[in-house]
Order: sequence, then C-alpha cells, then structure tokens
Amino acid sequence: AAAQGDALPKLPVKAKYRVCFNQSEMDNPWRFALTASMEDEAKRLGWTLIFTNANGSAKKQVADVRSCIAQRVDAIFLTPREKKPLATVVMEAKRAGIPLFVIDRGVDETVAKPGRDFISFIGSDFYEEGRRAAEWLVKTTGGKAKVIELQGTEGSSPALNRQKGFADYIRKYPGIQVVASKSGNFTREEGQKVMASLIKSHPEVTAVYAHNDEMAFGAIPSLEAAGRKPGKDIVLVSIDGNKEALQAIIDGKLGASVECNPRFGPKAFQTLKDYAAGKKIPTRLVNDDRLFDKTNAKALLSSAF
Ligand code: GYE
Repeated sequence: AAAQGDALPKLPVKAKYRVCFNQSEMDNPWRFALTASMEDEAKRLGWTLIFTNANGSAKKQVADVRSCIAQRVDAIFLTPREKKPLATVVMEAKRAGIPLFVIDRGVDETVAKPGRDFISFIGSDFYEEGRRAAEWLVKTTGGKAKVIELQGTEGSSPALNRQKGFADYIRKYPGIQVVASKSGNFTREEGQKVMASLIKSHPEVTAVYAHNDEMAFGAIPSLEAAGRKPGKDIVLVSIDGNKEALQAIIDGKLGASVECNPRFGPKAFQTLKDYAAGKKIPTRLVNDDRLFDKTNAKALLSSAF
C-alpha cells in the first residue's frame, strides 16, 4: 500500500467497471434523484454499481466505504454526509489504491485534497447558492428583513457553505438581520419542529432562509399554525429547486429556490472514464445551477426533479 503523499491511484481502461456509490441517506427527493441518476447511468453503461445507504449516520458511512475498499472495487463515488468524519476514509481508499470521487458534498480538505488524495469533487457551489439566496432576498425585500435561518445537517459542507455565502452577502446590508439560525437537519419533519418553536420566540420575523426545500415545506405549516401567511406577510427562500418547490412558487407560498441539480450521474461516470483514459481532471467540477422564482417557475416546472 502506498503512503500518504504518494500519487493518486491509477485506473485501467476497461469496458465495464465495478464501482461503489456510498449514499449518505435516502430521506428526501434530492437524495432519490441523485441515486436514480447514478443507477440509471450505471445501467445504461452496463457497469456494476454497489449501492450503500448510510441512513444518516456518518459512522455507518465510514463502515460502508471500508467495505467497498475490502471488496476491491475499481472506484468509489462517495457523497460524504459530514465533512470531517468521512475525510479519513478518503485517505484509506487512496492508501488501498482505489480511485475515489467525492460527489455532491465535500470532505475536509485540510485532510483530503482533490487532485492529491482523491480524483475530483463533482457537485454544486454551495457558497454561491447561499450568496444567491441572499441576493434574491435583498432584492425582494428592499434590503429590510428579519430572518430565521434553517440550517442543514451540522458539519455537512452544504450547511456550512450555504450559511457562509448568505452571511457574507448580507454583511453589506445592515437592514437584513438573521434573528435566529438553527439546524433542521435538511428534513421536513425537523424543519417543521424547529420553526414551530422559533416562530414563538421570534414573532418579529419577516423572512425565512431554508438551506433546502424540504425544511421550507416543514416551516410553512408551522408558520400558518402561528397565524402567519407565507408569501404574504413572510417571505421564504430555499435551495434545491425540486418540483414541489416550483409548484409552491407558482402557488405563491415560496418566494424562490436556488437550484441544486442532483442529476449529475452521467457527469460523474464520464469523469471516471476520462480519468482512466489519462485525461487531466479538474480538481473541482461545478454543476450549473439556476434560480427559480415567479418569473420562470411555470416554464421550468418540467425541468425540476
Ligand atoms: O440540498 C439536500 C440534501 O447535499 C446538496 O442534501 C445536498 C443537500 C440537498 O439532503 O436537500
């Protein structure tokens, strides 16, 4: 086995590969769309895809990656639930000589770096998503809002960067204040619970920034139960841009959703082929994302997942 600091593992050119896809959890439309995109592409290519689901446990995901290493797969696609705990196994795959692609969420790059320890990161720019959500909110509210932020899974790269991108942008707008910021773990259920309690302690709130659509959908009934009118006396912005979000924009309850496209299975598999063929792979392959609001939701409904 090679030691840390050594070259990236090589991948021979083959007609078909046996690869692992280590999913973090399967609890919302975004996760289902990513998994379907990976499975469909594997099927189309006739490759063997070994799928694991960590069910929301970073610890289980570490074990899942280790089992893929033990099975000596050709390559690993990992969507790390949390940044830090999964960085270690990325290094283990490297030492075992198995090329690994970090997809969707990032790992702690002070431990494992793209282009040095794993092949590449393929996914969205979460900082930019947070920045765009803030930009939309500033425009829509004229730079005046008291915001409740529903953060994603603690320690996950999308939660950290969506928080930061938003916070950095609103710094120039003193009329925009985040009055409360709490994790709803990217789930509808927790988004609903967290909002039910925050709306009581912060009745002055005029806006909600949810790190994903699911938490916004959880927040809506809690706001309504507290006598608020989403889309009328409180504006909501979220991220993902799934079908239900576009419908909620059309219906007027959700103001906007920054797209985070989960359907990049074909790109992930193509990158693996390019790597095997000896092409130079960028350390970061960033997906193109749009912003959905009432100006385009109707027209784009069919392109959402
Ligand atoms: O926004 C969320 C999912 O990692 C980008 O995770 C992904 C996020 C996505 O559970 O809905």
